[in-house]
Amino acid sequence: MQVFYNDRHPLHHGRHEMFRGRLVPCFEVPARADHVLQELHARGLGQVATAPEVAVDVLARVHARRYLDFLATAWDEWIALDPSNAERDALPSYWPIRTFRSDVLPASFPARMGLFSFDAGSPITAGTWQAARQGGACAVAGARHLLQGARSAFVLTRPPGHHAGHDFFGGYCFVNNAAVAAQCLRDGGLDRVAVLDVDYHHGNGTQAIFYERGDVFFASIHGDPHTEYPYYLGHADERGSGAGLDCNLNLPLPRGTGFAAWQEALRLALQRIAAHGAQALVVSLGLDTFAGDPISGFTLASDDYLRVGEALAGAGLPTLFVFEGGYAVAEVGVNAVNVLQGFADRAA
Ligand code: OKP
Ligand code: ZN
Repeated sequence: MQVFYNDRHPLHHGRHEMFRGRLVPCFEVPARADHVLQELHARGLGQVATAPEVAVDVLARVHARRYLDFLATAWDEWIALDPSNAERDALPSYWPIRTFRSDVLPASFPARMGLFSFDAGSPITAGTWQAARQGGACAVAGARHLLQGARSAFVLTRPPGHHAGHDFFGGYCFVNNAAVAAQCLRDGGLDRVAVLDVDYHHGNGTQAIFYERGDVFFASIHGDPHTEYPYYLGHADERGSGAGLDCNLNLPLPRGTGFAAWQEALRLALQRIAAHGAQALVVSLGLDTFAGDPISGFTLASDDYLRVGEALAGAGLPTLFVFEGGYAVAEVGVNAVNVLQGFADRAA
């Protein structure tokens, strides 16, 4: 399988995230991607390439210009507030929720940080933009690889992307790599595309980007937002709207769910994707459904990921895997590559 590796991912290395009133060490660390790369090499699965840079215009197909402009200059503005900020990650403190205006762009940088985010757990560091932007470039390279006729490809990047919306970051995500890839497949001539999000957390950003569109089907299997992050989206009654009605499928499952019930949800999601007539599949591949994940609540075992890969291959679609979450750092490589291995074995 062709792998597009974001070799700039280490430039994003948050130190702390806000959690229950204190700053705690980040869960989303560079070692995550290193372990996946190492496991790919160890098993001889995948030719690893980097991706050419892309113009910001390509990212602007799914993200707002003023949001991308903000990301591009955020670190410099953070330092401009106070040179000693270089020793600290940038985190927001203010948010314009209901009844506040979001149409006026504040001159204040901390105010703009809040305008373009939804949590205090997603630090911006000196190299966040470079890393996130190159992740988008890898997503584009992966999509173009499928457009040239490949059966599959894997975008190995971090920070992840599925929580990032049209004009906001959050949930460790800045550029929505899966959405960039899906849009690239559409722009490359495919009429119907599906995004299947198997990360433990609902892909609120991807859902929101495509919610009113009938050309991109979005399905997600995730922890029930009544109790699980990102809390405010991901319920079963969100079915899409306008031209996108019934092109959005949420399959929330209770904390503690094991592989039997999870696999049933996967079967249902793949059925709906086939019924939609999708010509290609983008998989938001989170491995935080693993029993050993420190911030999640499902109980999948490492071997289960082989079955997941096989089931995905059974859909028979050109498939782009995009790396998302998974915080059991020592096991994330084995779990991710198990999915790819199961897929490759079954697709062969
Ligand atoms: C990103 B992805 C842990 C609290 C949870 C946000 C989780 C973001 C998950 N201290 N904070 O979907 O894997
Ligand atoms: Zn997740």
